[in-house]
Amino acid sequence: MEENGTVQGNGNVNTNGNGSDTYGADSIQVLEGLEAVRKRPAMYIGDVNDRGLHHLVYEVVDNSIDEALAGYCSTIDVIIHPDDSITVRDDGRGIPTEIHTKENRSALEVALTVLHAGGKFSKDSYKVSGGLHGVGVSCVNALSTYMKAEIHRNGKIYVQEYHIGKPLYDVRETGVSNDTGTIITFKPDDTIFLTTTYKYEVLTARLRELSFLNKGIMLTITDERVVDDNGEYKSETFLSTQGLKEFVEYLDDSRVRLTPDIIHVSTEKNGIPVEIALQYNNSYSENVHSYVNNINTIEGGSHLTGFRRGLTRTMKNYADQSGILTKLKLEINGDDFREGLTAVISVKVAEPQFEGQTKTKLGNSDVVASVDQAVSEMLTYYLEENPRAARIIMDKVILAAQARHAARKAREMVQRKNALTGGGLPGKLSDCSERDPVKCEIFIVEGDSAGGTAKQGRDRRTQAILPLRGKILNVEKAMQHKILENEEIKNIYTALGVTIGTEEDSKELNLDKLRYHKIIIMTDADVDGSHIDTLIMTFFFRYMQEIIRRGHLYLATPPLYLVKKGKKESYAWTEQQRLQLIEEWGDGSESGITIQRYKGLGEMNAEQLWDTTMNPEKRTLQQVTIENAAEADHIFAMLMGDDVPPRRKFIEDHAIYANIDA
Ligand code: 0RA
Repeated sequence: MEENGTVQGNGNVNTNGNGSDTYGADSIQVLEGLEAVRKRPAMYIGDVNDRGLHHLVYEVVDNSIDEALAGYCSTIDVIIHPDDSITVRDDGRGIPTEIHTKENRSALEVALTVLHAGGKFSKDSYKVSGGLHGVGVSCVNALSTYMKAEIHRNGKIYVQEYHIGKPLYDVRETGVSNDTGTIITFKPDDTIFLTTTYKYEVLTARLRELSFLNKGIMLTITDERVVDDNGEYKSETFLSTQGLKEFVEYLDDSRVRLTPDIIHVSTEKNGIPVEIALQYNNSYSENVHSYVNNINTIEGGSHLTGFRRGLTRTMKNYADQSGILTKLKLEINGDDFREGLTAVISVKVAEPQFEGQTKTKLGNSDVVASVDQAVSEMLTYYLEENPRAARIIMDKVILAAQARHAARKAREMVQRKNALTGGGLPGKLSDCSERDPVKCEIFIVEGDSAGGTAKQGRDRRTQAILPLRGKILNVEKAMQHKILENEEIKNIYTALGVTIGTEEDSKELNLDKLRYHKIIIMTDADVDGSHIDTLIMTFFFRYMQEIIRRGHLYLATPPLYLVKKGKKESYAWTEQQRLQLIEEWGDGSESGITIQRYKGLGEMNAEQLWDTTMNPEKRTLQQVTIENAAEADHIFAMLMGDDVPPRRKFIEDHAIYANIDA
């Protein structure tokens, strides 16, 4: 993988091309190794954006998780410092600091400065965790202007510091200690990363997820940038004693569960550790999250195949044997067993083969049978032991099958209508003239009046406008056929040129004919507007997730205020900008300054809307991304569910408009 002859794999790292292992030769090679990381960081950590920045933390935490999985570590602390540097501390054995005989320097230094050096020391330990790219702490070091490793081990404290991956001095003994552990601090290089501000929520979601996936490990996050009312740093601790069972409980905490128990198994099949938890709820969507070695496999793969196969076969067998489905005239298929299902599958695979576009699809074919067997044994036992719950689940399956048949008719209607009108576009759509989808944008706009303004203000060559009438359907609570019969949603499908799959896989999307590469949700800058944003985003998350994954979905950001003084006019998007304008123009006083709060897009004329929100040269778009699928699932279920208090709290914590307009 590297360009410099460093061979990696099977614990055999840093083997020199020519077999030389002299100190000089090795050290030159080492420098080249980390240079490669700085030259092409995206190859190693995915990107140099937000995602890559957070990935650095995961990479370091993963090493501590490995130490915990090996049985030597029980607590891991992550600290965000005021300057956005990060500390990860664990109570494991401490990275070995002894002189590495072959390298003639401290093993610690090798671990932190040699690419892929991690495996060298953990040859016989069962290393299963590891970031998406599994690149190791040395990569983080290479991409940091500063790193410090502090090791507590052998009754002593050892320290080494680094700059862009290079040691500043040999490992030093700096004191004594009764504990053992590893403390890594690093500051991401702002000449490499486009942004260097850590998001508490993003790191927190990952630590929570890791705690469910690895029960018994205590994970704490502390944000030293934020002090709460008690004068303490913002902080949360996660410790799961029941693993995936608690994960499913968390995911469904605002859904209505159909049966009292979460069905759960933690086992090993053909040498592969498999953990599964599942529960049925009264929703209509399938929420199955799968992991391999703590990595969310969003593209699925062999473990998911095994899960589906085992689930469908076991449920079908039970239904046949119990005669529950005899009255039903319809065919039951796999989808029917997964409607309203929340499940988490976690496997640990020694040598995972990751495939697919984002390398998150498990290829190892032997895993199919392991998961199939595990889920089948678990369910067979559960259904036998719990006939009442089994009956409830079967009733749900019957409803799902009936709804699916209705949905197929609705789908056929949508598709037939398209065929009849020659793929005709919705009457409400004001299309653009450009035909290359890469250059085309569509604004999904709330209401006909704002739609009218947008239509006047747009660049008609590349910008299309689709007005929606009021609030769109809450897809979280509606059956698929209702959703597909909904006018506004049908218009979105046809305008975008997206078609839905066949009977066998009704969730399959066809994006080959996607007509716009930027899909921009443009709503009023107020509480109602952000509610509509959420409804539309929920629809995309549940029914067109691939559009988000491919980076096509955006939110427009209309300004909050127009600030005027005499002939001077300026827009403000934040409270801070508004105050700054008042300060600049009024010498601190507000005299002669008028401030107009824009709540609705309709309060702007076409030119203003173009200037502030639509003009590609000036506007700011917010790209919608999925940082953590399980957390997104949890949040959408909560925002769209019936439980009011958690929703209110979330909105108060996150919404800007609620605070401005209150
Ligand atoms: C290999 C061997 C030993 C410790 C570790 C790895 C280790 C690595 C990391 C990275 C972050 N935290 C860590 N904790 C431990 C110890 C071997 C021994 O003591 O015999």
